Amino acid sequence: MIQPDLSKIGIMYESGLKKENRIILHIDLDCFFAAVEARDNPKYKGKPLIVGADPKGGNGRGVVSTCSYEARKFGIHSAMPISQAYELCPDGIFIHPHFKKYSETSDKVFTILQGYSPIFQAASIDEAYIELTNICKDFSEAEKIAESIRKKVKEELHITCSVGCGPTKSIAKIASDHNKPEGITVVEPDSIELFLKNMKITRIPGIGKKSKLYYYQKGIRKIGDFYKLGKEKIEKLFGRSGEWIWNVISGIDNRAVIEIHDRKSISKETTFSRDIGDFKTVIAKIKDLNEHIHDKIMGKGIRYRTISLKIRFKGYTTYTRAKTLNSPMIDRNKAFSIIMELIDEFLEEKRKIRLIGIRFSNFDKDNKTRQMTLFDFTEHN
Ligand code: TTP
Ligand code: MG
Repeated sequence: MIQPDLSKIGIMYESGLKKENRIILHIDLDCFFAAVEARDNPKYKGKPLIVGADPKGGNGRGVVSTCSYEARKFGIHSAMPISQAYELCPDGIFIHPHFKKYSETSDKVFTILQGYSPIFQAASIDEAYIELTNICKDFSEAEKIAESIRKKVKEELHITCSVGCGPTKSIAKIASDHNKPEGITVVEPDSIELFLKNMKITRIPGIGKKSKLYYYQKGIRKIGDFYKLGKEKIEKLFGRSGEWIWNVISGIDNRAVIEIHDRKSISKETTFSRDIGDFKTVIAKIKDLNEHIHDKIMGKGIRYRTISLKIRFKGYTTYTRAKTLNSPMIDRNKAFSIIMELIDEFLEEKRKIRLIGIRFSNFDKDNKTRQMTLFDFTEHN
């Protein structure tokens, strides 16, 4: 089995960092799409409600977007084929999603959150981080804020959320998922190990259904097994993924809470688990990186003027190439063709490739006025 790829998470950390001494909240809405539907249609309340594709009497294609907690009791979950959901609960209420409503509700939740801290980051349509480090003197003050957020979201928007509080983004995120729905979970730096040790390893961001099997093979099932192995063995056995895992469970994660439009540049790079000799694989990876970044920045009012490519060969020789456009744009297809122009001169290279990365920078005027808070953000995996 190959080494798992933790590329789904935005990792930005450096090894050897100290434990974080911050206070971060992660807020995640409970069964979000289903909650909005039940709020707007009281007849759905307390029923197994499935939001997603049309089940067409069991012959439908497509998947479940989400479902109510009542539907989850039948074993239904997000991303399950809708035909299977229908088989599990034929009497459930099946409805199509209404994205406009969800995005309006999401905006309102985010406005509430920004009333508690200016350091805010939307992580997806239904989850966000806020940093309370210089706002609360300790975790018990932060817990009061978490409680106030929970109350306000419920009273004003008639949906519920769960809140996790911890010294890092990863601990706060694991905590928000710990006691759903309407749970508030506070994990102070000294209780991280106690909190995590009996949990399944899939609670660590980046370890999913497939990659967990890799760790199972080595006899690791609970997070406690990672603690028993210790830093050195984990890193020896699992390389860069091991480093990430050790850092998460040790409360080391220096990723900042920051909105994408506050950044000076956004980039993403990948170190291949094996050096790659074939450009097709490299180009497929570039396509992935380009899609990932555009998915993240679409709709955020960002336009970039400069596109850069970074390529590192075996032996660590690294080259960067960039192109600056006459006017700012956001266009994933054009961006991809520009990156292809930039990589062209390397296509005849015989050396194997270790790392590939792309960067978008030189954002348009509106963003430049926020220079004071700007910084470069790179995701590694
Ligand atoms: P989640 O926060 O993962 O799920 P949830 O809010 O429905 O449930 P939970 O209480 O466990 O947090 O995702 C938020 C929304 O994103 C979800 O309501 C629907 C949508 N979504 C999909 O459309 N497909 C998916 O596979 C997932 C995971 C979510
Ligand atoms: Mg949610």
